[in-house]
Amino acid sequence: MSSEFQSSLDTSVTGLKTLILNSLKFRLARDTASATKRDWALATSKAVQSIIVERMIATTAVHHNQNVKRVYYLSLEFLMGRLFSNSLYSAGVMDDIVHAFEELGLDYEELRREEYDMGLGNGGLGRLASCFLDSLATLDIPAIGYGIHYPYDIPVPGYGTNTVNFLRLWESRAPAEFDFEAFNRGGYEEAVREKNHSETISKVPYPNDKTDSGKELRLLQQYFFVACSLKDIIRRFRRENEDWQNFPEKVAIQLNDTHPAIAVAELQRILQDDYGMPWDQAWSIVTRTFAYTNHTLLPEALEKWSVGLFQKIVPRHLQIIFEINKRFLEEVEAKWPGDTEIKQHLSLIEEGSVQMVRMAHLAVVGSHSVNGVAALHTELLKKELFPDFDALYPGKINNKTNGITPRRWLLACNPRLSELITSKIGHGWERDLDKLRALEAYADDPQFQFDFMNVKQANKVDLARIIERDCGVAVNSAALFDVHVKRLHEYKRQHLNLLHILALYRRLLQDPGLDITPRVFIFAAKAAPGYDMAKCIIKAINAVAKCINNDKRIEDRIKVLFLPNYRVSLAQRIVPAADLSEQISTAGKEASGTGNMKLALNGALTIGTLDGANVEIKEEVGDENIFIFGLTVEEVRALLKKGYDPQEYYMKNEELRAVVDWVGSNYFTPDEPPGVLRMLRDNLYYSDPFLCLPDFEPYSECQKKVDAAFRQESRWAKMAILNTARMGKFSSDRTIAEYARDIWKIEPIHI
Ligand code: 26W
Repeated sequence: MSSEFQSSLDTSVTGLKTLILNSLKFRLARDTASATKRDWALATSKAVQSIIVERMIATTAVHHNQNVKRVYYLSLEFLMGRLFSNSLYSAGVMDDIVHAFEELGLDYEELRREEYDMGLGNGGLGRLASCFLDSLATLDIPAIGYGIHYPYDIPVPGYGTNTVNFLRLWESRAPAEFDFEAFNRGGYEEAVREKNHSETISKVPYPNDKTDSGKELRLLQQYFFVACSLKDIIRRFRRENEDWQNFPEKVAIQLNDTHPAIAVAELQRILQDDYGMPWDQAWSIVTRTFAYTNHTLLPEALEKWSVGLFQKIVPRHLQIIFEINKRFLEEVEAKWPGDTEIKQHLSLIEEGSVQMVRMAHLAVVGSHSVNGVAALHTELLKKELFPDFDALYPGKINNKTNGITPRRWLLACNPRLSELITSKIGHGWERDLDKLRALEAYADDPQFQFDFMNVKQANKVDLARIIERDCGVAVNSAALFDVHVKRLHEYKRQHLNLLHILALYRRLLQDPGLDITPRVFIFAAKAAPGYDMAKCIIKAINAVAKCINNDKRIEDRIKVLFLPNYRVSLAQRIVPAADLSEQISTAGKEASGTGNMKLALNGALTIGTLDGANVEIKEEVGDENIFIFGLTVEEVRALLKKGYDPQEYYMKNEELRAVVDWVGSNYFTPDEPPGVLRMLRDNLYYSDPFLCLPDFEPYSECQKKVDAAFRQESRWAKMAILNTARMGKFSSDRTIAEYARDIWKIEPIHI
């Protein structure tokens, strides 16, 4: 902890004990005798919060006094996970708290598990926002995250620095607790209807990361949190600044996908309607303030709202969007005179039976920067999703390859590996991950290889215990832990992994003497509600798992697990214990991926396609330290262009044919109505939109290479060490430093 910040609180072990006992007594009204584990956990987090809040107040004061430029990260999702251990590390009191606990007769591990995950998100996009908040504070960049749900300011402490930024979450409240007129008019129901309706706005998280719901409440949520956030941003700006022209110099707003994109129209409305600014002056401020990040190429995930719904919910914004579009299309006309087709293509309004507002187009036109989240993804944005915008605004589309915070995804989740690394290269890597490269020197060192794989083994034993507890299945921790953890989506091809498992199972049944490396296949994934194919794949994996795990003929050589309730805190237990990281999406579909980075940083080897950030991971770790297979983006495009017939592949590969039919049969679901898994088989046989069949054989062959490599312990250990050593690029500190330099033009402010 940088020393100059003098906390008025005594944070020595004795001081911490007093702080904990005081918050137990005075803030929770509990005495030590009757306090539950949850009481102690709450008392401790309140004690630590007081240390962090003191620094947050100091940070906010410095930012205010120096009238600094701030970044505002607008996101409908923040997948924060548990805050307890992260706060202890960032407050620099982890070791002392553990000592204080021992002296109070408390067990840190037990209390840590009392906290629920702050699961305000679905997957990659939400977790990235949380990693970014951690890096912004650690890099001393003045920043505020704005989100929705349950109103709180969540302190965001930087690691190894005094900066504490915060996350402000909005909640909608009914203007009046109880509407008496309504009560007289329509009785109790009527009286509380208004209250419930307005409070629902911020209460309902959308568990959907597949299709844009088009649900009215979702648009209401988006406008609600955007309106609150812009009001708060303008209040803070006007408190420190007179001249509106300074607004873009003091305020940088990052739109985390299109979900907050209505902010472009809302700021234009405020500047015009509330501050009487002429259109052009307002628009120039708007476009110099906003920047937009795209996280997906999937057409069904690009948000479009019907003009009718806009008219109903935000009529003034619709007027402004039509005016933005009119002026924008004049720009297009100037560049491509008379080209109506390109106008239709670029218009913010999609014509058709129902006119739709294209939120991505509003975000692109209203921003000075549009970034993709991995090099390949950004190339596809330029060439396929936004080619005309790229031509119209050369240089606006730029790349910012994702990253992960090494505080949560190494220091906090893998203390064994962190200690081993520090024992070799000292501290410093926590705030400068490129320092891990110094481990390369030990990649061939037998002792370090032994210590490194021992850490992995100990983490696997821990995970085996969790699997036994949560799934009732005993797994062999010496087996290869093959991990596939992410949202359930056809493009992520968990069903391709399942086809390979069935092939392996079939080979073992046909040849019990087959010599394979024992494997434990670990799946964890949530599916969006209503995504039937995703639910069918989950059912298939669980059905096959039950069959294989109870099949004595294969003597535990393969086990299949589907861990329930995948969330950040569970990921923090799985990632340190993985040997193999499954990153097998159809090339061109995964924008980046961030799980791939977490697993490789913790010494897992990647089997994957040349998709998203896998391409850059390969560049960093070296071709010989990663297992790549499958169609490239170009080959995918060529195959689809010439017309893809899955049955061609089905017919020419006997094993593939067998496992495709097997998974669709009733073999694995004897006690269920026939054909429950048929839709999965038919999807593969008739359309296979994500090209599992063409990639099956290359995948299966690649898995044989993995099998062979795992048997060569020293070779595997060296590859694993080099993966950890060469993951420096994928720190979200590097990512945020690039955003700050290229997009937000903002400097760190040391507290
Ligand atoms: C409209 C419903 C909806 C909600 C969320 C559609 C799409 C989303 C997100 C964009 C989906 C998402 O989480 N995308 C993931 O973002 C990560 C962070 O950049 C990337 O690493 C993943 O590749 C991308 O799938």
